[in-house]
Amino acid sequence: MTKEWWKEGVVYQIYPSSFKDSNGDGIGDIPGITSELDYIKSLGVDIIWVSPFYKSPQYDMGYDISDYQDVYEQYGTVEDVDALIQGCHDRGMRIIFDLVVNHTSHLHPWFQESASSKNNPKHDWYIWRPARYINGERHPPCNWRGFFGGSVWEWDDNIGEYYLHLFAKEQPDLNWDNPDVRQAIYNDAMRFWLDKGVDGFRIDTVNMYSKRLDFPDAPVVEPDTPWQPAYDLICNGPRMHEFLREMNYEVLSKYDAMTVGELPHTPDPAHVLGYISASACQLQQVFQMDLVFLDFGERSKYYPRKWALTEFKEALEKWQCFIEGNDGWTTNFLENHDTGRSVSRYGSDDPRFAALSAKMLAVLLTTLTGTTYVYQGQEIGMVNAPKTWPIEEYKDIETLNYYNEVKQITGGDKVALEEVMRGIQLTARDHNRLPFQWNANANAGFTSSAKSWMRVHDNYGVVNATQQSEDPSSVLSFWKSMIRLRKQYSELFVHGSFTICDFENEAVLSYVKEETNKRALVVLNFTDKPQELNLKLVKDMTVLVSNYSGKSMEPVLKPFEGRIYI
Ligand code: TEU
Ligand code: CA
Repeated sequence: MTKEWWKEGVVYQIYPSSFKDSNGDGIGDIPGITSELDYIKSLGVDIIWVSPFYKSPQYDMGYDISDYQDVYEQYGTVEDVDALIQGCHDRGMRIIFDLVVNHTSHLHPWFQESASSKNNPKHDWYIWRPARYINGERHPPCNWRGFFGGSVWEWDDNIGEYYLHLFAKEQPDLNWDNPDVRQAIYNDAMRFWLDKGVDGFRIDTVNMYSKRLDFPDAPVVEPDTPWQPAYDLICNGPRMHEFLREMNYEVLSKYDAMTVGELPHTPDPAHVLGYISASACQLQQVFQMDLVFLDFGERSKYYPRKWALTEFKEALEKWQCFIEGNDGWTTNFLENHDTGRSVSRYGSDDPRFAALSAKMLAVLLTTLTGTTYVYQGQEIGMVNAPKTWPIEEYKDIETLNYYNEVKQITGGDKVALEEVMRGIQLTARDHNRLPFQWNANANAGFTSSAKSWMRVHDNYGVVNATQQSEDPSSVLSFWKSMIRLRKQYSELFVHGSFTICDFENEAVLSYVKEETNKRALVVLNFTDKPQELNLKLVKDMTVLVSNYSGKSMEPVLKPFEGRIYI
């Protein structure tokens, strides 16, 4: 197993609009991030990943880019980004950016040209198809449902055809089959920033660039609507690996660049290895979604399902072990800007247990094999928005489109809307986009403005970074000590083998990490009740860490207790 900086490094994800506002307009910005680099460094973080800050009309929070080489005005300037890169490097940290190249904004000049005329040289840079006529009525080329609801096709009167958009209609999909498009992406979106010193990319929707150009209809599973989920048809198209090999060969391999691709809807480990095995020369790491989609219901993420701890174990084991004996690498994370808070989803946000379960999950994330990712606010145990907040506090296009669709289909039925609201309270992307809680001052010290772009969580008086920095027993202090421990024992935790014990236990997750000279057992109580410890497992071992004070060897685990035995 080769050692690389992007394997040992702990990554911290920043969502620019919600991290820190430097100029009092209620919106986080780049100088705000730069002003808190010492805070990030103090966590023990090695690599910062910044979600999109590029020029954008913000239909999807910057994942709709209208100029790859410019910065969203509210976030700052290219010079501010230069200073951020420099600030990271000065502190011995690296920084990666989000690369969003499946689609652009509809306001990107490339799309404006593409949509101006069929004769425009850039017309073919996006994906245009004629209508299907059924009984004289105009229909889109196929029945695929977009990630944000509705059809993936939008009619354009001027061209007299539909264009493809897997996400919002303001996010038209680029035509990767056109080699000029690929070269333009490599230059504008990648080399421009790599030459400025960025250390790599988190690559958005990395398995959607190659499309099945025959656009077959997806099977009808939702008879209520004409638009059907088509993940298997949308993801992992025929030229995917070829495109990524080219991107790696022509651009990434020329720099010591880190890559981590977002890889939804790809359940087969052999398939995932095709993207990340070192010899495949495509990506270094991917985000596999089984754990963060665990509570998503059959119908949609907004009708969540109850899951059993054995299902969690199964998914965890699968993606911990799939790199054994090969040259791949794995990632571990429970949160990003598209999820709810891990404490609310896998632990408990009941004030009696919130901090304990945040620490228990920190034990998990810092002892797993692979590169560990922490999302802003996770290190202080931020939780989902209060259940008393009405839909008006939610801002995400995905959430609002879904809510409004339910409203429309049911004619505004109160019971139906209450039901979907319960799902939104658990899995909406909005929860992780609430402003970061810096201190107990107004608006949690996030902004000096009276109003922040999203409402600040009501609990900032008790959950905030300043208070926790001063408290050795806080979630923040615990995260710091766990990241230190991960580095001290990197052979064991970052690289060691992973084996689940006592698999059938639905309350306690236990696993062994092992390297040539050391062996650790991690036991994590996922419930709010005391649980019997399996004494056979801990025979001849001593406690190295516990998320309760002291190093209790008691044969019973307290609620949400996590221990590491060595
Ligand atoms: O997400 C891609 C993706 O697959 C999402 O639809 C994901 O499944 C969903 O958010 C789960 O609820 C990426 C970005 O992470 C997301 O923020 C963007 O909205 C999307 O791409 C479009 O760029
Ligand atoms: Ca600002």
